[in-house]
Amino acid sequence: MMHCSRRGARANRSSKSSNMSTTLPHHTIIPLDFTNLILTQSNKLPHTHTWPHRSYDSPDPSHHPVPVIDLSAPRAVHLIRHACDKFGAFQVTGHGVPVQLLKEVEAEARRLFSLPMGRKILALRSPENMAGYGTAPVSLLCPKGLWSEGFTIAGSVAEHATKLWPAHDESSRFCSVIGEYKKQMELVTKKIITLILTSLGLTNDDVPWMKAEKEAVSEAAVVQLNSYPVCPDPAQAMGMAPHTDSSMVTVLYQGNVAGLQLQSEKGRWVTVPPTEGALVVNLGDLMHILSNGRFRSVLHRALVNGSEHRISVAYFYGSPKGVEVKPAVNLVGEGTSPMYGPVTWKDYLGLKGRHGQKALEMIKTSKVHGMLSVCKMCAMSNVVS
Ligand SMILES: O=C(O)CCC(=O)C(=O)O
Repeated sequence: MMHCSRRGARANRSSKSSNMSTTLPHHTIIPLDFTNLILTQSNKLPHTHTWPHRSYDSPDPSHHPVPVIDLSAPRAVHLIRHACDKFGAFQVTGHGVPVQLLKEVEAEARRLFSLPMGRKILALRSPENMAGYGTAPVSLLCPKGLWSEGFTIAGSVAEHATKLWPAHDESSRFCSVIGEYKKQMELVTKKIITLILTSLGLTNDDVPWMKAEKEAVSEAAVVQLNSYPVCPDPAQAMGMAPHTDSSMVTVLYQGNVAGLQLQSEKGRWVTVPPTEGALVVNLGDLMHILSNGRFRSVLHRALVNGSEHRISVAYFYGSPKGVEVKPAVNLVGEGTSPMYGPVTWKDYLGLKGRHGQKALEMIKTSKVHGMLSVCKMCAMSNVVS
């Protein structure tokens, strides 16, 4: 597997694309202009976006499927514990989010990404701030560009929407659909986190910030719209590079086009097939920390395809501003130390933005002393994934 690392990012900066007529340098936060992309030489991918052939890491068809759990089922907690232990992920039905709303969010995402590039970059995010249009943050650590575009909604939805659609009626539809989606996702995500805590033998009292003020809770969440355009050579492209999420949990709607894959404990890729009306739950690094290493945060990626434009919508739930996440006291064995030091979501995002998948290792308790000062000094804060 080709990894994303700071080394890759540095290499990109020094080797600018020789094919600038069809591409932008892939290390920028501006994605390829997919709506205007002119593919030369028999539909070949720009070399900046050509990953090594993935035939050696094809999915494992014999692997157990990622479980689909009905949240209202009496055995939900038991099934969730098993899924968190084995996969670090599961799908949920019975979540109460109307299917019609999911379809409307997907339609709004399609409307956004079909805007001309000139309009989308009016809402371009900056390297310091994740909110807005651009490539997925993970791409900054990758040796090759991603076949995707993203839009991160943090804070005011209206602020984003009016940059994209100056006409009120065009922006207000986006605001009302995304606003309702955020409300519904907050409810379902809190329900899911409560069930996961129960499966660990914990209650919301063990994690007091679960009862935090409403404003604090809304600061704990970010919505990420992802677009994966039809690709002329899907076997050599990458939609979203392998990564774990920094969040506590991520709840993902992936429409009805497959693309999401998780890595099993054996290191093989497992496809998560779209299931009508179901949402995918991925455990993130903060949950791994809270569970004192018991539940793993799942490594995942998104592939692209040659015939369908795929949209996914991720709801990242981290922790309220200023709250330090640390291993739950009840999960730390007597006489032993917690596996990780306390960290805020913001500081952890900074660490992840700089060090990618090595970030977790860096806050292991044996290393914790150097880390927090490193993290606070050079946090590339506000980077999500
Ligand atoms: O599109 C997907 O299936 C995965 C998206 C994802 O991993 C992300 O937004 O971090």
